Amino acid sequence: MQLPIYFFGDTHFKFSKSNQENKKVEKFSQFLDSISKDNTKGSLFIMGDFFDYYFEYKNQASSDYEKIFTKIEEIKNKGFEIYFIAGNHDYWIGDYFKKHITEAFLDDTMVSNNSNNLYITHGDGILSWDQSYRLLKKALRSNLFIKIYSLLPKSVALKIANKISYERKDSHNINQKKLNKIHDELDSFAQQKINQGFKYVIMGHYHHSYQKKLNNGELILLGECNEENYNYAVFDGDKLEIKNFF
Ligand SMILES: [Mn+2]
Repeated sequence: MQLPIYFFGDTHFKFSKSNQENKKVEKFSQFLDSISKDNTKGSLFIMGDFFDYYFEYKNQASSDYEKIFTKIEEIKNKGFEIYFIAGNHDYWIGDYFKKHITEAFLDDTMVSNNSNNLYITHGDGILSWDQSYRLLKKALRSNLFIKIYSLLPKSVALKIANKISYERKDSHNINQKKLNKIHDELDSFAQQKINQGFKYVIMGHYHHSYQKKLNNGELILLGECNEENYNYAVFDGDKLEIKNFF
């Protein structure tokens, strides 16, 4: 994987057009311009929930997110590699999406450079109280479900997607007590990975920025990326730095 690697995610692009959506796409465009201004090489690592909803029908070009794909194509042509790890909103990626990027991961993955190992996960399904979600996650991602789903009329399919989107909701607007509990669990998840030899554990999903130095390593939660700010991380092969693009 080409260095430096830029990690960001949770843009939650929607295909319904609105003023806010246009601003989000514009910000995405500016963000990519800014990181590729002085670099002709590097990697973009999309941490999942890039799209709020994504489904590809066979033999039907997906033009819903045309502007975004055009922008990705542009930075790829400059010499960047594009990686993607599926989130709980966009694991139904298909060939059209894959064609535009270097590699897609449906499950947790890792990046290694010299002796620096990064553990990469979207971040969903980790918490101890996520048991039922973990089951649902398996079912929704199964080939059988995808096959049946693809046969439904689009309007019906969307209704179902909205229904299940409650179950796969990200953790926004939670109180401090719940937040501390989440952080405790994520800290111990990360510590386990660090004990296995990872230096950094990086994830999105929780829509807020959080960093915790642990024994021999660090946990990093990236915040959401929207029309106002991109909370992202840069890995130069040695260390990982958290930044914001306003
Ligand atoms: Mn998520």
